[in-house]
Amino acid sequence: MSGDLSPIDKAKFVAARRAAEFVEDGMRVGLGTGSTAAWLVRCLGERVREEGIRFRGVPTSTRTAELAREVGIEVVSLEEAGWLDLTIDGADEFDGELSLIKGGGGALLQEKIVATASDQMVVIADAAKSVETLGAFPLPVEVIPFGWTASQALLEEALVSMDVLGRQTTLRMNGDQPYHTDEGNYILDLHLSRIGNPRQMALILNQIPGVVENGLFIDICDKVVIGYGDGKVEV
Ligand code: ABF
Repeated sequence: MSGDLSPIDKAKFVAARRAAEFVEDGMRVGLGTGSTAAWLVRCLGERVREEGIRFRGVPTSTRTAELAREVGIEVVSLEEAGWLDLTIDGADEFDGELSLIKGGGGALLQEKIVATASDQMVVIADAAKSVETLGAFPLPVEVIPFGWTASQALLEEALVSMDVLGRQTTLRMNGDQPYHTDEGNYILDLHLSRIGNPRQMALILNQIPGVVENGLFIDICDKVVIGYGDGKVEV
């Protein structure tokens, strides 16, 4: 399944393969989005086919749902599952407190709902995602399309009072059109360089009218499985 991989893909693959071992028969499992999470879904598909394990998967995007069905995982909605035993997902950055930036792949809203509806959240990532301070990766904020420029202005104003280095915000695009999330919303990417107080920022951002959710995951992740290009894994 993994063939000849570049070091970065190998790192993602080995992290995903290790985390796939956490899934047990009968579990209800949140399935993340992104290239690392796609490896996880493939590894779980292999376990379904080869070991015959049975579990229900709750995908965090239409992309993941399609892949999960394709590899033979039983897919259910979060409403059907009710509560989850475990969610495994990728991240764009994680720090020493296991705070995360997520949403580079555009699925932060479903990812946050699914992760917080789980007994345990495990992040799978290549070692390059580990940072001292969050913020080099642009922070995604999902906003409703109605009046998004007003939300953007309020957001930029709010940034003035926060411990950040940069303040530029950009509307995520898909060609010449705004990028639409699975919920039909837009994403504003915040180019902050450094987020001094992620906990405070997460709270402030979600107070702004039009903001649906932000990509800071604080006190949600329980464990990170880190993969390296030489095939090593650290849990
Ligand atoms: C999802 O996929 C997102 O929250 C995050 O933005 C992204 C990570 O992508 P990849 O695994 O492709 O690096 O987990």
